[in-house]
Amino acid sequence: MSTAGKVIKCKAAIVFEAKGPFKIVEIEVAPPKAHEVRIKILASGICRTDDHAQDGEIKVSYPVIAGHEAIGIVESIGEGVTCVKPGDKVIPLCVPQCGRCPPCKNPEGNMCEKSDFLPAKGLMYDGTSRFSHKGKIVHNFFSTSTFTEYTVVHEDAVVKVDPAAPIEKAVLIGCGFSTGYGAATKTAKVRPGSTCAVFGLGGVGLSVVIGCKTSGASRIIGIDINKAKFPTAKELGATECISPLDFKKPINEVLHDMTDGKGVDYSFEVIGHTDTMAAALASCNKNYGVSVMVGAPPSAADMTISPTLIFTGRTWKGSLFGGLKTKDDIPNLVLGVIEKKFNLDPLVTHVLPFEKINEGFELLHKGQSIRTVLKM
Ligand code: CND
Ligand code: ZN
Ligand code: ZN
Repeated sequence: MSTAGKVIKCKAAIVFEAKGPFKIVEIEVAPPKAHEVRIKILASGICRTDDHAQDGEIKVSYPVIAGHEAIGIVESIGEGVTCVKPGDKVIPLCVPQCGRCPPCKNPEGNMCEKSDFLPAKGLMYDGTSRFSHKGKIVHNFFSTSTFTEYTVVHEDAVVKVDPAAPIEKAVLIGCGFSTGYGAATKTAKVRPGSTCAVFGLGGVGLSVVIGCKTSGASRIIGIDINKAKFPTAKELGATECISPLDFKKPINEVLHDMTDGKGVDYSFEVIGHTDTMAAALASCNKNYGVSVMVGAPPSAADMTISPTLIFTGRTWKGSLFGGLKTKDDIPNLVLGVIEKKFNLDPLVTHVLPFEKINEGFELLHKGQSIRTVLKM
């Protein structure tokens, strides 16, 4: 029996307050309004950004349904939707692409003005939510909300992908892989023969490693305090891996020593700490080095750096979703997975049923997983 036009009751993981657990409860998901799409989520990956939504490091509105890296099937569409139809395999977009605003029109831009972060309101364009629990509204997260069996997104925040997309791998195209791969290939534009340093070897950092290798970097130095990440980093293309805990010197000095005093050509901070952002910046060549901030800074953080670090010529860039344009680039990245251009197998260390979401976050906290994929 068709569910189109009806309220759907289903399971979702709600965080009711900052630092509270993910509670699986029954919610009501209203039908999509005009230009909205209701999606049955098939799988959702656990990204550190969801952890930041739960612990309050990133400002969100509670109660909230987090999750922003997913793949699903269109259940129904609202009036006027033409980009997808029921039954299509889709990826929800945590960075929408409306196609009309200045960042969408600028070839170098991608932070669509319809994006919902910094600060996140957690509501649809009309200021309401399609989610409710016991009659009270529940907010959405980063235009997506994927820790639920059904979600509703605006048509700007969904893209059709090839039906052959393998869900347990292609799910990572919704955030982690695209963010890391794009940071290397689009934001930094890593050149063949260069030396790269990647700070943080989680799902996103390892995807930076893949991007550096694809770009032809000849040295890729992985940096992490958790040495359990090193074998996977090497499998994916890191030529050396080091832990800052093994050195008395600051890690930026170690990287200068490793490169005959030159510093690396490109550095990437993929952790989200201000001290490692500063270290990554100082690690690259003082004149032509490029440092890319990929890790999400805590909402409340400030940092101070010496202006000399930039004055001598360094470039310091941020990278949101790898600088990629979601609607344009995601279908091609999914094809890359189908055609085995990218091997994402080593990134997916755990596949768990949705109900075990808290276990998935525990694995992340203990440093025992790279990506956990929850299957609905
Ligand atoms: P995950 O937690 O899996 O990886 C972080 C890695 O950093 C872990 O392996 C840690 O052991 C390591 N680490 C922690 N502290 C240090 C340290 N002091 N020195 C060296 N290594 C350390 O996280 P993830 O890969 O899912 O995400 C990484 C960051 O990227 C995180 O901040 C997340 O919020 C952010 C992000 C950004 C974007 C974007 O669009 N820019 C999209 N998604 C995620
Ligand atoms: Zn993410
Ligand atoms: Zn836009």
